[in-house]
Amino acid sequence: KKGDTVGSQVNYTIVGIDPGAGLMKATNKAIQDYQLNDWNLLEGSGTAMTAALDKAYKANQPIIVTGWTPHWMFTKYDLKYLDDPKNSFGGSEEIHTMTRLGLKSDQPSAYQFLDKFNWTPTDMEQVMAGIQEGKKPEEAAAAWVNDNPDKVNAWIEGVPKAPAGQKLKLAYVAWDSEIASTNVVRAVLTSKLGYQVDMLQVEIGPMWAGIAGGDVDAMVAAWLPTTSKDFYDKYKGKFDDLGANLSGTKLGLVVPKYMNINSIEDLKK
Ligand code: PBE
Repeated sequence: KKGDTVGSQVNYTIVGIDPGAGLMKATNKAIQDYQLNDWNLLEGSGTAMTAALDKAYKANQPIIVTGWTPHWMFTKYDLKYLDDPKNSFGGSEEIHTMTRLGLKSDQPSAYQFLDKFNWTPTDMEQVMAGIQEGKKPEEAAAAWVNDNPDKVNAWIEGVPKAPAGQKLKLAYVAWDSEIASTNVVRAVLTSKLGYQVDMLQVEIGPMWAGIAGGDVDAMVAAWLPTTSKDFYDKYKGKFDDLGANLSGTKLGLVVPKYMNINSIEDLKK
């Protein structure tokens, strides 16, 4: 009976994020793969998605969101990924660091540190938790850098300081995971290596275009091999891929544990 289905309870809506995100593309693929013909994917932003989740969760209401790991929402709420037997969301990925071509020779100090920057999902979650508790992103990043001298020192070991007044431009998208990572990278570049760093908040397309066009020096937000594939392929040869700075990500449809469904296939009923 219609009124009893999950679909009718959530108005056949999956709460999405910014339209350019790879997660949105994967969700549209899932809608196709599982033939969720009646369903809509709501466009918005990461912030709007977590606000909707918070509201539904506090009211004990059903909700389905597009989610990813690492993310603070799994610590704050009891949530579960819906099983994805058709593998629409792909497997675990890496997040890569990308620089513009030429950074290696122009700004070897920044390049050497960026090349060594590598941390774990738990590290990133600690920064996100600080922000979630009310710290400004730059404060949470500075606190993490302060609390993790061994990791930070390994990233900058043997890396010379920048010449006085050297500037660096980082691009990022306002996803909570990338707000955390980009702020930590900036904190190290400024407090340890003497750079003046500009952080440019943009959409995913301009982030990649900025790196490929040389207007932006670096970013730490390339989810590969799948989530950012379109941009990776589009600009191939026009950026320097410094490899993974984190591994062990996940994407999928996420619901509160109090919901009585376990698989994307349950959305068909
Ligand atoms: N995300 C977070 C991004 C990459 C980082 C999963 C929301 C996406 O393109 O979907």
